[in-house]
Amino acid sequence: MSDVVLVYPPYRNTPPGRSYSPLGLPYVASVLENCGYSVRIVDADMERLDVGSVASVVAAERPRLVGITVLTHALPGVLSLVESLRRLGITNVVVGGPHITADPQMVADLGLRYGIRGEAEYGFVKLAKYVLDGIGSEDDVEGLIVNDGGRLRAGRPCFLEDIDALPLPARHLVRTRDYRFTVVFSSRGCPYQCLYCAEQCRNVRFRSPDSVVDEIAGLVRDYGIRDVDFGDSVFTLDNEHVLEICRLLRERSVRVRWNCITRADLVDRKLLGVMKDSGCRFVSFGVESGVEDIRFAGGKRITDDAIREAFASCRQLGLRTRASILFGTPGETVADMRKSIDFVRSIRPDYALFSITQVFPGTPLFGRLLREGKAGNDVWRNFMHNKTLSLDYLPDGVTLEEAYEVSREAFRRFYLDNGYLWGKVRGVGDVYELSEAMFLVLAKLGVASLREPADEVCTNA
Ligand code: B12
Ligand code: SF4
Repeated sequence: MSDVVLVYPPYRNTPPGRSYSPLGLPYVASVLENCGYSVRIVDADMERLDVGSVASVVAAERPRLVGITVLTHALPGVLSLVESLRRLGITNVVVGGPHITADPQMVADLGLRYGIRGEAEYGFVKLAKYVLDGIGSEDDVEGLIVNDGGRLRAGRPCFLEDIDALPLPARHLVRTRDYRFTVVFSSRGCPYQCLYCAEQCRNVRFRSPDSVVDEIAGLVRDYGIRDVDFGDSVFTLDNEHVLEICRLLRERSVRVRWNCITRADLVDRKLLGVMKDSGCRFVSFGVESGVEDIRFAGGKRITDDAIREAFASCRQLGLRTRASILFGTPGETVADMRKSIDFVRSIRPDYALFSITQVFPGTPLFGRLLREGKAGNDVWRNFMHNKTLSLDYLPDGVTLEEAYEVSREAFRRFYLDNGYLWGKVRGVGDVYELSEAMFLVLAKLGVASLREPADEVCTNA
């Protein structure tokens, strides 16, 4: 039995060992545990549970309160889960996470009483105290959404000032050893505002480098972790902060391989060199478009030259790279998309991720669609009820078929290029790289159908 069960609902099956450890719920759980509540976290994908099985697992815990993380893509699954729990007599359900922060109306659409907007470490525990123990009141809960029989009261999202004061996430509540990458945050928020990005806090908050390195050292010591993924929206926002983390990793001989996501205009050769020396192996850059004007129009004001330089520096230093490309940003034509493929091939990243731009609540892109009358506020409810099947954004004059065709062409031209393939085969260093190389060879021979080989990823910056 647990007082509180926190759930990452199913999105798609994640082969064990191939994914990223969850972090939002372990952070929330840590504060709950410190206040004396017993907590269980259910990570549906890692535990390979479908909606029905998640509901049974939750019910077996006979929780007094249930919390569910809601990402936009997971809405249909969240709805089924809430309905299944209701059928099992579990109605004390609270929702939170990126979708709820941006679209509080969803609490009513799900037929629930409570949601929390923003970072809920302290908000959730205050709500638990109020609902479970009658301590305090609803007004104490920062970011609270209350659905009072259809009348919605939604507080402003809460973004914590001092993220250094948070206790470390309760990693013991998830299968920390089984994820391929363990996610650690050294900062929260991003000051930029790219058109399509669902990052919601412009105010950047940093943890002290000391506490970041302590956390990583603890992960190595307690869980034998070797691979860390910095989840920061933009890891190199403050070069001094990164340099200090790198210095401490080396000084304390903390041996981990680590990855990060950042912007090409926020790195230089010196910084990348220090990062490499402290264990950095992989840097992902949001390139978005190979056409500078389109990139700028999307809010990513980074020049072609800066991008070329960042990729060249990484290559010289032996840092692996990924270029993330979006097809279908406003104003883009099919010819522009093809120029993006050429550009990516010219900068020679180790991986390229080509995606069709998607619309998320709270983004400038969604605001624009609303203003242009191309979407209504009911779009998320429709998506949740499977009435709208796609979140893809298409610029005027481009059809979905064309966007998908260019996407397929992009993967083919990038990954099945003879030079790229040969480099992959020659560079095999571990079992994952071996499986990637084998997969690409099979795709080249027409035996496997080509998808992005670096399977499950979440990119930004
Ligand atoms: C790591 C990551 C992943 C990992 C997920 C690992 C995991 N299980 O968490 C992987 C690679 C699997 C992934 C996949 C995807 N991701 Co992702 N991901 C991230 C990333 C980089 C970090 C998440 C994180 O750990 N944050 C740190 C913690 C502390 O914050 P948090 O998770 O938001 O949790 C806080 C609050 O949201 C809230 N909260 C969270 N849960 C709950 C629950 C309750 C009950 C309450 C009250 C509060 C609450 O309190 C938490 C503590 O402060 C974020 C970007 C970011 N900077 O956050 C994107 C992000 C969450 N992903 C995003 C997207 C779009 C995707 C994909 C759709 C990508 C794709 N095209 O496939 C998929 C969807 C997966 C799904 N399940 O639906 C978007 C979400 C937008 C949206 N509206 O849904 C984000 C915000 C990126 C962005 N800026 O656009 N992702
Ligand atoms: S895409 Fe990157 S730089 Fe742009 S707003 Fe999102 S996190 Fe910030």
